[in-house]
Amino acid sequence: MKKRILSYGRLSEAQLAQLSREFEVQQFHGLASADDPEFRAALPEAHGLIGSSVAIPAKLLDEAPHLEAIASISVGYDNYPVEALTRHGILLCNTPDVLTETTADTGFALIMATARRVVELADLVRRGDWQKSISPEHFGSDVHGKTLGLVGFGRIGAAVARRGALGFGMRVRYAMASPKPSLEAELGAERRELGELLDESDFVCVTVPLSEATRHLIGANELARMKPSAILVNIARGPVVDEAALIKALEMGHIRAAGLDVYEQEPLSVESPLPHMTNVVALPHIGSATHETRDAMAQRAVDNLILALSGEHPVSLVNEDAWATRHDA
Ligand code: 8YV
Repeated sequence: MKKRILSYGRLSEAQLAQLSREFEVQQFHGLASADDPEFRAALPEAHGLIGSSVAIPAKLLDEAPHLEAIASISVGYDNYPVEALTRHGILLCNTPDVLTETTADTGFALIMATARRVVELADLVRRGDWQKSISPEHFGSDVHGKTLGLVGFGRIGAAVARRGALGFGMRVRYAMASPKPSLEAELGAERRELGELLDESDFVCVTVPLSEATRHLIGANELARMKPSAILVNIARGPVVDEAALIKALEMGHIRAAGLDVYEQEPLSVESPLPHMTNVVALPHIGSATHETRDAMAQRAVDNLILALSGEHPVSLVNEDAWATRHDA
């Protein structure tokens, strides 16, 4: 009998067909929450899950006695109870590498857009308010030659740094990461304590994963250490930045601007002042959202799930200990 999987991700016809050759696939289009009654009813028979953007709480695992693997179509896995999954011997797979460059492009788009006030000034043209040559009140600031501080220096942080150092001649500083001698040699990057990085940087780009240790890592005190001319960019997870403190810092002019792809609550509440602030560029969590990259992420997740459910090691496994529990016991 074929194993049963529940899919709540955006998969191509070919990817669905690939899964259906191996498994019984039940699809949940537009699943908003794991509390959905139909999804809950299907869990007891599920061997695998594939999808993204739906949090799976630990308590649901008791309702899924046959669950062997979850293939998330994302690199971040803050939506999942990793310890509980490992305890249950359930493999958690993610999609690193294939989205690194695209997400770094998004980070750089936010750096450029905020520094050169791209959205605000394009709006001015759209409104028909470009009546004479623009004056210094509309000037932006340079990106090239400035100091770029990466908070978190993993794959995506390094890819942003590479764009800055090699494309724009920026000085690179990094914090909240172990020393990276090869990147220091390649990019002239220097490691700093977080506070020092905030003092020094013209652009602070947050790329660190969300965990209990990084929740509100950037709060009022940290924003106060940034230069008034500095710009904050967040392409990681919203809760790494204390959003209320950020709004205040932007309103008071403690920092010059922010480029945001992620928020404490997503979708961003219509009440939020952020998208209405002229010194904010607010994107709807599009870090990896290109046709090519989303397709590659979905394919990686499909490959991970097929391998995991056939007893083979997935390409990208988050919890190696669960593999040990399942296969070495
Ligand atoms: C995801 C992301 O695509 O991979 C991640 O961790 O943040 C995005 O690129 C997003 O979670 C929706 O699936």
